[in-house]
Amino acid sequence: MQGKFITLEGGEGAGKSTQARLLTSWLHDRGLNVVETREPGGTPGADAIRELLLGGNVPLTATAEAHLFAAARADHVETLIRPALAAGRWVVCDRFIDSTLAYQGAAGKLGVDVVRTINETAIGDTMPDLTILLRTDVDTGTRRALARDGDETDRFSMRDVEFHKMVAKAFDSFAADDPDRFAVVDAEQGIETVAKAIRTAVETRLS
Ligand code: T5A
Repeated sequence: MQGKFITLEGGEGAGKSTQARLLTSWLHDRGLNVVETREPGGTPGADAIRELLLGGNVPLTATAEAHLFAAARADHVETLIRPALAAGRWVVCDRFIDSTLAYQGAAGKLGVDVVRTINETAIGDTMPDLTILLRTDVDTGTRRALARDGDETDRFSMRDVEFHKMVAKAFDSFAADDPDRFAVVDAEQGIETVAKAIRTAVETRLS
């Protein structure tokens, strides 16, 4: 039987990595075979592209950047996500296509439709069964990320507040447009409360 594909989305410092780890462990305790992964990255090829994208040393046009996120995703989907799902494993992924639509499409001004087209062949029909949108104020997320990383931020997280507000607005509109796929969770709450809300969403939507 095909496994289930769950993605976590949201702005910087929303708690995606923390919740991906907790969700993976909870699913594992329920006897499921789970693979936890993240974007950009997740395979050796996609991790090499991640270095190029987040390292910040190579100037790239917005179009080139969007194609690189899609190239990393193509490798990730083809060599890790799709085979895992076909083998009946569940996949928990920290960021996926909605991040590219929000960052490069809506906030980066390439436009959501252009970025969606760029991603079509990378993804094929491998779309998440459930996307958890972790909602935080931009200030909260920035504070959390700064407390964790200090000054060591990548070139996307360094963009200004207005950029991050556009990203947040885009995520909200994707969730409003596709309520069957998205579950919105208030990530201003404590870590355990957020984890519980995610587990409820998974039980309600995927059991
Ligand atoms: N990007 C990515 C694009 O532009 N396009 C794309 O297509 C894709 C896929 C990736 C960057 O690339 C951009 C977006 C990003 O800028 P990254 O290093 O992978 O960068 O990091 P992010 O995905 O941005 O994740 P963050 O590092 O910002 O944070 P998380 O994963 O959301 O948060 P997490 O779990 O690490 O938590 C941050 C801190 O807050 C605490 C944690 O303990 C940690 O210290 N925390 C909480 N504190 C209080 N209450 C809670 N509920 C908390 N939850 C976590």
